[in-house]
Amino acid sequence: MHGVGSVKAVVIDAEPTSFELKVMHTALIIIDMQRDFLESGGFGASLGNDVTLLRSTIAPCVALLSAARAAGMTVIHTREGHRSDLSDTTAQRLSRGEPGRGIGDPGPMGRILIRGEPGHGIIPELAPMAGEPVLDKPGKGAFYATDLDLILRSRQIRTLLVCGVTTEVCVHSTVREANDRGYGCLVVGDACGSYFPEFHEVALRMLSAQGGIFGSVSDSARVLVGLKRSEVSRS
Ligand code: C5J
Repeated sequence: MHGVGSVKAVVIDAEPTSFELKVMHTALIIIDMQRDFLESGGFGASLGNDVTLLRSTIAPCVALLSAARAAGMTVIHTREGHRSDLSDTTAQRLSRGEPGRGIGDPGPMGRILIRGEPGHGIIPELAPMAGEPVLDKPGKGAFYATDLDLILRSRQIRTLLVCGVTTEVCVHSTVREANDRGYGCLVVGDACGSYFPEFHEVALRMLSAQGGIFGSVSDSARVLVGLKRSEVSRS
C-alpha cells in the first residue's frame, strides 16, 4: 500500500542520537533472510555455524515487517544469489569460500547462492507479500548491480530501516552504500544477526560511532514505539 502513511515526522530513540523519519519517505529493507543462512538444514549450518544466532532475528524482523505493513511503509526484501550459469559473478568471488562449498557448488538445499534453488528462498516467516519488491543481488551490498536506487527514488524514499543478516557483511555493505548515496539509515540491532557475536556487536558500534558515521542504531522495541506513534498521528 505504498503512498499511504503519515507525512508527520516520527522520532525514534536511537544511538548516537534520535532518528527522525517520515513513514511515506521510508522503506524497510530486510536483508537476505534466506533459508540457506537461517535454517538448520541449510548451507550456513552445514559449515558448522550456529544458526540460532541468526534465528533470534526472526521474531524482531517479523514484528518490524508487520508494523511497516500496518503503517503503509514501503517494504523491500533482498536475496543474495547468482544466475545458474554464474555469468553474474567473478573469478575472484568464485575462488572464495571453502573448497567445494562455494557459489554454485552443491549444498544441502540445492546449489549454493543460486537463484531459484530452495536454499535461496526467503524463510516462510518473512514471506514477501504481493507488491513488495524482492531484490536479487549478486553482491553483498544491495545497491551493487541492482535497481534499488531507482526503486527508492521513484517512491521518494529518503530514509531506510535496515534489518537482516549478516550484520557485518550484507547489512554493513548495504548501509555504507546507502549512506554514500544520501539515504539516512536506521539499523535495527536485534533484528540483525551474525554467526559471530563479536562481529555483530562491533559492526553495530562501527555504524553509529563518530556521531553516526554510517547511520544510527536502535532496536525493534524502540522502532515499534515510534511507528505506533505514527499510527496515532494518522488517526
Ligand atoms: C550476507 C554473507 N547476507 N555473509 N552474506 O551477509 O555471505
